Amino acid sequence: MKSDEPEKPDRSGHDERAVPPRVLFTTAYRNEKEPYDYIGANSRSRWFRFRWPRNQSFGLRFLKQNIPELEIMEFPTFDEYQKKLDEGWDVVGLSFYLSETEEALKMADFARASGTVGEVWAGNYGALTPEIGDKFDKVFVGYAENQVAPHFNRTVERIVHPPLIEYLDTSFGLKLNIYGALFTIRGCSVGCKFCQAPCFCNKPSPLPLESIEKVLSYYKDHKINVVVIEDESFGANRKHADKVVDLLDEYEMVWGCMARADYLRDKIDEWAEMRQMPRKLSGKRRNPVSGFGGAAIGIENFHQEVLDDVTKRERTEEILETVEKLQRHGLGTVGYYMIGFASDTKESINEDIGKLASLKLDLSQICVLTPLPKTPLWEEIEEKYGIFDRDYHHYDGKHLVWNHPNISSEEMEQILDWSMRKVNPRTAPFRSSARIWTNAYRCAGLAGMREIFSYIFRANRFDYRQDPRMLEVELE
Ligand code: B12
Ligand code: SF4
Repeated sequence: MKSDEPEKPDRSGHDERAVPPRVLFTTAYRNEKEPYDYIGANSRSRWFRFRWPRNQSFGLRFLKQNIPELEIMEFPTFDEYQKKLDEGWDVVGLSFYLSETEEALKMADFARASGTVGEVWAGNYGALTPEIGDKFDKVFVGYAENQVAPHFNRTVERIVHPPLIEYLDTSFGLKLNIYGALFTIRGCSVGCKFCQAPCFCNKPSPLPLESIEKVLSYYKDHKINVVVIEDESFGANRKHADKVVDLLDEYEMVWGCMARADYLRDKIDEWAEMRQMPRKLSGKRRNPVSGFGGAAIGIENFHQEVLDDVTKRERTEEILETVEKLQRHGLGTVGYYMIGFASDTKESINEDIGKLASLKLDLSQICVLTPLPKTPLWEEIEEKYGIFDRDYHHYDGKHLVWNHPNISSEEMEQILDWSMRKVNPRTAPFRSSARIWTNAYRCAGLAGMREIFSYIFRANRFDYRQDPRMLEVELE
């Protein structure tokens, strides 16, 4: 190269000459020996239940995939974190939820005291917590690839989707299924009064289809045939969502999504039909049960006046119709429900939970209404009733932290306990299994049953958490 010619940065915009800073991003440390289990947190059966452990930090994996110079650590113990700091870092970044604020602050203090760390940064939803500001050198609100990349002299023009793996597990160690998680759009502008998503990112922006296709191809190559879309607003951009569904179909995935009932209601029949069509036409498919498998939807509450008050912008009948449609097609259903609105009494919750249980969903997640920082509900509750509990460990949707007019926090604990038992009974895992097997048989006879059985082998082949190649795969 001639000396007067400007040096060109590489394709990703990374300037090869600069020495990258040493940056470690980690999740909050874990207090428990076992990882957080989503099903365990939402059911009370000690006898037998499925497990859905949180083994990977999706946010940190996105950052690592797009900014490879970063080093990441997922769910370390405090000892592991302590040891890692000895290596010396220009920056330590902490990824945490509101309920992990205390752990994050302890980690930040420790990093400062260690003398081996330059700056301490905060990111993820914990960044919305009011009192953390002066404890960190930088606080990043929102999806952060493009906020972090400039610190490495990079720009991220198109987000690359990393492989993200989850398992359906059992308490006796046998994995039942393996899932590829998929994110297709980020942010939500709907503005439900209780939800932090619009405070975090209120302009939905779709992820590039090329990136989605690459990660689906990775899943396919690794024999992962089931994909779960975990967007807060899948379908918010309908054209993009339609293209994603076409890709899922092309890759013969069984897939489910988290979406609003109003969007799903218009789509369920079409997707269910798609599931049948290709098999009828050609019979050439390798995955005989591929197609839409079910959805998770926010039911939130059965009372229209409550939905209107929280600006959910949906009708209760529409939501119930969506659930009914899913079930009619034999599809999976997960429902999110909230108790503890100001108008609730013990009796009214009792009645509502009876109704929720009668829907016989595969899993019902019940949360106690919790004011979250920066949401309109936070201010409203503070002003009208007062928030008495500032221990953020209790801001996990399972505790009453404000002065409810009719129910005490101790009573709420009992009500929640009872409610979870009622809606997620011991028999629920068997009910769901029977539905899945029957559906597979109806869909493709013995080939369908063989496919479902093969999930167990796929899930137990090897542990993706331990596979160091996962983050190194070149998806671009
Ligand atoms: C998937 C999900 C889960 C999965 C997690 C699966 C997994 N393996 O990670 C499961 C089901 C286990 C789960 C559980 C819970 N969840 Co959850 N979950 C989500 C969901 C839908 C998506 C999160 C996600 O992975 N997004 C995709 C990634 C790419 O984005 P990200 O994590 O935000 O990361 C980006 C930025 O935050 C930032 N970033 C992240 N870390 C860092 C660190 C630094 C230093 C920097 C600079 C930047 C940065 O950059 C990343 C890339 O852009 C969100 C809703 C949402 N809209 O985000 C709720 C959400 C995060 N969950 C929430 C809650 C409350 C919980 C639970 C407490 C229970 C519950 N009630 O749902 C538990 C707690 C789990 C625990 N203790 O570990 C809340 C958090 C609220 C809060 N204020 O903290 C959210 C926002 C839902 C909501 N609207 O209430 N959850
Ligand atoms: S509850 Fe769902 S629709 Fe409402 S603001 Fe949050 S993410 Fe958007």
